[in-house]
Amino acid sequence: MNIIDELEWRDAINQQTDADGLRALTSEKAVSLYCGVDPTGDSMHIGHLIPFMVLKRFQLAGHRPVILIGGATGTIGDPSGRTAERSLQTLEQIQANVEALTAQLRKLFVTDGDNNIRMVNNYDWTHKINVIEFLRDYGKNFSINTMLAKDVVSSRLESGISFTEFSYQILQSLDFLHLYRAEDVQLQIGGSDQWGNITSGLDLIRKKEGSEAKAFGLTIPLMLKADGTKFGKTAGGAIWLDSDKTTPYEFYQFWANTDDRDVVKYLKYFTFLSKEQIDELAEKVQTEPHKREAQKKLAEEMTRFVHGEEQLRQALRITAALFSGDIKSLTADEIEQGFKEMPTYEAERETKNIVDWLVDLGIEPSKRQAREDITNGAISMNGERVTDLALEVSSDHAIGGRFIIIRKGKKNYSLVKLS
Ligand code: 485
Repeated sequence: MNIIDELEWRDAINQQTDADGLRALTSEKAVSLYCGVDPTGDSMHIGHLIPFMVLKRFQLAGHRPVILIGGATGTIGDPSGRTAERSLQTLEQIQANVEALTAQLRKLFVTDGDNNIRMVNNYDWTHKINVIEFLRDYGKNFSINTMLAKDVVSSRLESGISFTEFSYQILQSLDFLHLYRAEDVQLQIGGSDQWGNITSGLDLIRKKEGSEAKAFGLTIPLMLKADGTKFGKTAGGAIWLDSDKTTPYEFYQFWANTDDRDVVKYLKYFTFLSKEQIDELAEKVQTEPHKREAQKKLAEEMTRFVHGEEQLRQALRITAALFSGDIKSLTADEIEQGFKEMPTYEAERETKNIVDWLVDLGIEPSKRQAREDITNGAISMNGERVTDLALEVSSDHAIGGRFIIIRKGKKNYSLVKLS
């Protein structure tokens, strides 16, 4: 299947500058293409992942992807998709973010034996351009009238936009021209908010290289959820790719909790599973939705892709242990991940009677209630029911010497950390 047909089947195309032209080009040769990201933070979230996975699909189809990190554009700030001026970050902060994002993208896309994906930083060519050259050689090719008409700018004319952000589209256009010349890049892709910047680059290429220059733009739609809420956000915030911000277990759970109405859409859009595999899972959503096989497969594929096999295995172990209550089988590290969002208490390393211990921590409101719950078998420690009112709790009970898990009733877990 041609890559454009495949993207169409996956509903991964929002707009194209020349659909027939791009289908013809990608059928006849290996095309170089790029997608850029600005170092505005120290980690990407799953929203960023989307265009890079499309880049990866192009690579799997035999094309040549380039990942651009915006070391220069990141110092300016893209107004696309924003309603207000950004505050500038310090150059030190941006440099730190460049390093963090480069490492993250390298780990995901530039794996061993897979050196077909190249990484570039637009700081390398942008910082050499002086102001006279900028205005004479490039500025002359941009019409203020056209720039003002772009959605991004026109929507800000009321509230205001600085010259700095207004100029952003010129810098991104220079990148496309530079990569067209230096790396034979003929296609730029990005999220749907990048349409204005991408088409502005195409205009520049045609002005500088002649109207016959073969260059294309393609954008990828924003993911919408069936229930109308924003994709990729949970009560706890964005789903980050950095495992210190979103643990692999939380990451796994995010995908595993996908609504039946969304899961097939996500399988097509996010995974590298084939049409046959996805059709089979779609069938299962219809015939045995309670098994949630499609969700499990989605969560498994995504966690493996972003965090690797070992972290996936841990996420599955945590999921299974929380389901069965067999907490003892978990390592301290797995407990930290699995219980991150549960109520957490700090306890001293001392030996104390279970009733006093539960009340002093605040897990039980009174000694009477604590005794009653224990007698009724409602309290478990590390997955084992506590029946002895005289039990002395000590650091010997702590998993890995650090954590004690208390369960009250069926589902109320508390994490006690020993200080
Ligand atoms: O030559 C380029 C220089 C910078 C960029 C692209 C090409 C970055 C781009 N202007 C941008 O702001 N991208 C966003 C970012 O960096 O966070 C997001 C887009 C999203 C998707 C994602 O990057 O909002 O649609 O393209 C990868």
